[in-house]
Amino acid sequence: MRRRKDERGIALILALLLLVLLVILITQMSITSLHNRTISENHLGDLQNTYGTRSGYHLALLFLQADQERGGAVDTLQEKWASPLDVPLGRASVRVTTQDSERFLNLSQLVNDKGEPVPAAVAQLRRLVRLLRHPPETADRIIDYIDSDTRGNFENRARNERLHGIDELLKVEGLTPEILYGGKRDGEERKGILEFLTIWPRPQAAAEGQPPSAPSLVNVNTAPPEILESLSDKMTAPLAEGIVEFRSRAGANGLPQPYHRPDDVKQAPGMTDEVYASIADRLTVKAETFEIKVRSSVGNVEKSWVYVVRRSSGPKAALTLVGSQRINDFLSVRPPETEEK
Ligand SMILES: [Ca+2]
Ligand SMILES: [Ca+2]
Repeated sequence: MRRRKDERGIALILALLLLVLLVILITQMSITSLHNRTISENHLGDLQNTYGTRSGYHLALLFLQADQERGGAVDTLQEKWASPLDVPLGRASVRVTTQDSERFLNLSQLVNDKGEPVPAAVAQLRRLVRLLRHPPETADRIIDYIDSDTRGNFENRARNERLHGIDELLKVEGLTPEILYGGKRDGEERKGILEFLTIWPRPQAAAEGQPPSAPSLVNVNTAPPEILESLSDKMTAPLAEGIVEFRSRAGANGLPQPYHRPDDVKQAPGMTDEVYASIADRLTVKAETFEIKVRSSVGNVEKSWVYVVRRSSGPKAALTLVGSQRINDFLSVRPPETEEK
């Protein structure tokens, strides 16, 4: 009798053990399958984003092509390619922003092919830093990081060559989030420098016997006032605002009137022959290089790319991809960990 009781006790313990084992096994399996599901969902989202960014890029190309086919010798902010596009694409939402490089200051032209600073470009960067009211040595920090010599004051961890991506500026010592992204200091709102800079187009190898490339041109139909003001010591904030205001004025057709030739800028309020002469050789009314930024998101999986295309002018216009890079959102917004202070 007693022996049977013992046997029953052991059987019960065994059954309980088995149950516990089963519960552990099942829990483990569902954790694994949940994990696998998350991984495969992320993979799927990533793949959808890859196609999302590519589709966005091709859409932007169509707009640039159409702009060229319509003819017209100007590129302005009122043209269709210049407005951001939001495209739903299956589960992906795609945002496409196209900007001409001619509205920015190109850091790739800060040095020549030997890595020596180019005085005109250096002067423009200094003026830009000054008018944005950031510490003056900000310009030197960037120049020392890029120029080939190692004699500057800010050579610590400098790369001493042209930037490979604009996000390398995050590595330049002393460039605080406020300098890069803007923010409030001494009760004053300041714009960050990132929104005015580009590395495109990268200089093309100069053909034999050709002089090194001239400083990049600025499109008076798209450039923000800060870039226009940075073009010369003779420029002022009111003059730069005047150039922007004049191109936004409605003409006889009720639409803003672009500058059709660089010297139309002489009609902007306050512009004098002397000031115009100091900026004339840097002005254009047309764009050649376009930066197409595409962000695709599925749920909370995101992917952003920049595609850089060059548009040749003339009857047989062609769009050529000259570069593409994956970008991170730190470039357009302050990274979250530095937001709270
Ligand atoms: Ca155009
Ligand atoms: Ca250096």
